[in-house]
Amino acid sequence: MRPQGATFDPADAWFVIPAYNEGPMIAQVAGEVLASGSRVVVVDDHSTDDTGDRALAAGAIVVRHPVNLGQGAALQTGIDLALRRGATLIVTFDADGQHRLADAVRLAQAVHEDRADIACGSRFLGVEARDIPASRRLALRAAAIFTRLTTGVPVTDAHNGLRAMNRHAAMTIRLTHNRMAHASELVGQIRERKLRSLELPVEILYTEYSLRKGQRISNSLNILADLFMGWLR
Ligand SMILES: Nc1nc2c(ncn2[C@@H]2O[C@H](COP(=O)(O)OP(=O)(O)O)[C@@H](O)[C@H]2O)c(=O)[nH]1
Ligand SMILES: [Mg+2]
Repeated sequence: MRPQGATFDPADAWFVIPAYNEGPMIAQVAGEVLASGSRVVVVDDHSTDDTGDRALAAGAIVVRHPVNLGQGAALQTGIDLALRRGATLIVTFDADGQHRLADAVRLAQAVHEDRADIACGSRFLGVEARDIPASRRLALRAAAIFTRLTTGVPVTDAHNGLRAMNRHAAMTIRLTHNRMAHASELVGQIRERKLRSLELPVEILYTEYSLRKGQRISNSLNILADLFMGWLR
């Protein structure tokens, strides 16, 4: 373990931001992270809007998928790029403004102090997330139980995109499930590949923008359907 006092330097962190049609938010989200001194890789998952251009204008490194491949594939693309550029600490962060930079910094600090190879955010530890739609809460709870049963890792929020990991974890984790099921795949690999993990409480902001985009019940059902397909595979 590093000495407790050693504070993590934001310049050491590479934020990987998967983004699909997040034109209205991406510049603000990437801009805030860049202003803190960290590097930003936005993976534009073949958006039909101007997400990629706006991320580029904000100062991010932008990679574009030639077709829409899903969040898991976008994460893997971004992680690979950061590793190639020599990243030692990688944070995965959503493009829609639902994650708080302060929470990302706490996760990064835990990894920096070598308390874990990968620190995962949970919206169900400590303070219960406010304003979370009931169907979403139900799907997320069910997905966490399913993930606990199939992987043996005691997660409370498998589908939380906010994580920080060291280079070893980033090189060890290989996401092959392109869409939502990548989340439980990641937890499975933590167990199989003997990574040291921990969960820390984070707040997910249910903004009007994110609710408009993700409130649909089909979104929640998709998580469950994809998990089941992943399990069959
Ligand atoms: N829904 C969706 N999100 C994607 C895709 N590719 C990348 N993402 C990004 O993955 C992150 C999480 O997606 P979101 O729909 O907000 O999921 P939720 O907040 O977990 O319900 C966002 O930053 C999206 O822009 C995709 O094909 N579909
Ligand atoms: Mg979201």
